[in-house]
Amino acid sequence: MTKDLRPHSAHWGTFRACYDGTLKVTPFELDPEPSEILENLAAAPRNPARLDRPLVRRGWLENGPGPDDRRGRDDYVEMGWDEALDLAARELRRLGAGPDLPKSGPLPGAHVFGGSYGWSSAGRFHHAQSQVHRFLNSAFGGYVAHVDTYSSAAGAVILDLVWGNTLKMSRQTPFWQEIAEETELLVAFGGLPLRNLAASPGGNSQHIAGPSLRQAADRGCEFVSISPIFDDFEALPPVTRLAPRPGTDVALMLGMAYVLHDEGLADRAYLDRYTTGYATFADYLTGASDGQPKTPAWAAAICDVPAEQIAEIARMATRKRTHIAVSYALQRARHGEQPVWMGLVLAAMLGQYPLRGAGFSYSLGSIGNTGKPPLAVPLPTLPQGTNRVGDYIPVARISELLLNPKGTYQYKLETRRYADIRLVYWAGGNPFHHHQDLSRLRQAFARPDTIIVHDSVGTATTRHADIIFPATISLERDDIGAAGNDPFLVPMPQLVPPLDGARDDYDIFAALAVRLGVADHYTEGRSSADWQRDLYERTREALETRGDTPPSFDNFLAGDVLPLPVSDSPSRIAQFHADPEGALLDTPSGRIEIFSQRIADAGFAGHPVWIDHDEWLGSDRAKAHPFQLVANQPRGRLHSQLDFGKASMARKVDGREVLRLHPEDASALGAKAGDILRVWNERGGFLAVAQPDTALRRHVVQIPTGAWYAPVDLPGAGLTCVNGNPNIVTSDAGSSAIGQGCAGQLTLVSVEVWAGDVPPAVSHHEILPKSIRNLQT
Ligand code: PGD
Repeated sequence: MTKDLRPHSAHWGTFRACYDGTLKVTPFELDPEPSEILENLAAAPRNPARLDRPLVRRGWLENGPGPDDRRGRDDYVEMGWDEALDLAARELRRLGAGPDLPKSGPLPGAHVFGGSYGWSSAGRFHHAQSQVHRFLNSAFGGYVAHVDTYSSAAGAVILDLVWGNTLKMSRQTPFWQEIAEETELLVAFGGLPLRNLAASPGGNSQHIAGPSLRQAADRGCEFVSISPIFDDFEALPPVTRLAPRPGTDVALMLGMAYVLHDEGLADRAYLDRYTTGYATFADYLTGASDGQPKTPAWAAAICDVPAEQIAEIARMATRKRTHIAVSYALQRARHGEQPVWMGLVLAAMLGQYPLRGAGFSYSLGSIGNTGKPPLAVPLPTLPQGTNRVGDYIPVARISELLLNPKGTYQYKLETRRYADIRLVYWAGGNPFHHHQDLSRLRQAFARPDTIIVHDSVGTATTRHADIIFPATISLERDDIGAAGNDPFLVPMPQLVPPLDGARDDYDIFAALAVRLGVADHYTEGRSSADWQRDLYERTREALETRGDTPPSFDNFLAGDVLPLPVSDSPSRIAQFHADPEGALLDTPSGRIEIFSQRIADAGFAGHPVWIDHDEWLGSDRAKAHPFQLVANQPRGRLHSQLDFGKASMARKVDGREVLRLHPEDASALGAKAGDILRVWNERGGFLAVAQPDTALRRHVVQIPTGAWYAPVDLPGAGLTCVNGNPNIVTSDAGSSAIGQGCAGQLTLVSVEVWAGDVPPAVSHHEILPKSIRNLQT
């Protein structure tokens, strides 16, 4: 370790850094392929978008709490910390917070939304979402929470129902090593874009996917990448690239399954031993139950991949040791449950699942810590207390929750009712980045009495808050870096003096807790340092029990990364394969459910099916909006974080996001590289810079998520994000009533060369501009 460089961690990589007015960052030397996102860090500490004092919305201050559609348009009053904390505490008390909560019966937290989704920053103690939850449990006895993630809700729910506990199943097998050493054919639905694998929640010390894929390729492994975007897979020599119409993978998979069934290639022994319901599914495949055989020709008409190629991939998969990988991307769409379920069924039909390097994986191409072995010791984790409210929403139902109090909806085969929310408390997330149909989210954010947000920068979410507390960034505080399946505990010593006026989330909540009389509960009398020492102890003790000699907390924080042991116990699926009668899966039958009676009983198809809908190129709606927008994960940043950093800005033109489209589509539109395009549908529109690229199939356009939302009423165009945030046009309808997941990846849009005046992109520090922040008079 270089003397003045200290270790630290971000979701996208471990690094070493020092600060002398500028931040110098060097990647972790054991990381084989560090992420370019590290380049963004230097812009973080003193960026003009940083918030350096509490702000209170003027309308809220003058008129008091209550629904208000001026959120997002109002101006703000700058306040000293004590005054702002007093105001917030008074409001929290009005809404029922305090030490004397009822021991039973309704709790005030039943009207507080504290789901507070978001990735915030690495660091086990200063994890903003854990801090909000702990605070709301202490102050309100609980809160309305969220379940699932924007990354993976549809897929996680369906796999929970038909495969068992998704997280346990998908995070338990060291796929990368198996793929590098054993796989002969890797069929990747959604491709395996390395940009997605840059990040893992909590940190990613070693980016091993690229080297593993190259090792597999050198061994002669073949790859089939199935994605409408050709560069969704590494440029390895033996990649076959199929480019279906977006959102039609399930039809393609059914075409493959038909061939396996029809040509007697399906592994009946595996299906009989490990699965249930194949016969009912086979009736659907052959058309016995609905009159439509799912032949490759049928599939080809939907997905636009030649029938011969579909059949050949199916046959090839039986000749080789084949791994079926399904990415998160496929399920962040309407009926996203189906391709994930069908991918599992396809792998089951191949029957090679028990072999090393074969079988099925979910999220291998989506997140950096899938495909790595789990750890053998527990990680430091902040206890969040008990949420006695017990209510939740599926994470992407936030607009619905706020707009439809007491309304009913379905989720995971149950009928549920939305709470009536009066307070929204958010820290460490940016719903005006991550949610869909942002105009609708604005209406939703007009509904609560009060919205409180902590962030380090002035995002569009802070722009819609009533009280904004400025938070420190991870570089400005001590913490412990660790993540599931990552083999290092990383000391995160403070590297940069905290920005004057910003406070740690913990200190903000602690100050509120004192005012509310719940400090004992929230802080338990401990400082940040006390907590970290305590959290570290859990891992230290486990290491010691194994015979290791871990350093004391103080030596750890002052020292270097600490290697963690990985588990060598067999994965859940390996246990099941070894003992299908004893090590039953967590499903009603104890097996992989190709047909699920409980899904059928709830009124859905009981096996995977192709479902027509209104967000794909074969739908009627495509006549009005003939392009399919793929709004996927960015390469140069994580979500909307540090969008002002070097790697992120390098991919924009004049601060505006770039839209890729096929050159023939560009010429049909009369567009050339660098032209400003307007992309729109009935929900709104955004401007982006044209970049013709043969990596896309015709009629598909692609833009990354993460540009900061800057809506402008453009003459002749209506509300338009001039920075290129695609979530102004995406639909916030859930994937389906099964999973209610985010379906924002695929949307039908129209595209034109924008002939009107082109407003400049709005800089990050102008999203919550100084000009609307006034001193209190
Ligand atoms: P981030 O940009 O990571 O996005 O959504 P998410 O809300 O997680 O937001 C984190 C916020 O936390 C930032 O504003 C950052 O400044 C703030 N922050 C960081 N550290 C701290 C801290 O210590 N304290 C506080 N108080 N704040 C902090 C991501 C979500 O977007 C995800 S996971 C996915 S996978 C989805 N992907 C798509 C998609 O593919 N397509 C569309 N259309 N939409 C998506 N949205 C989803």
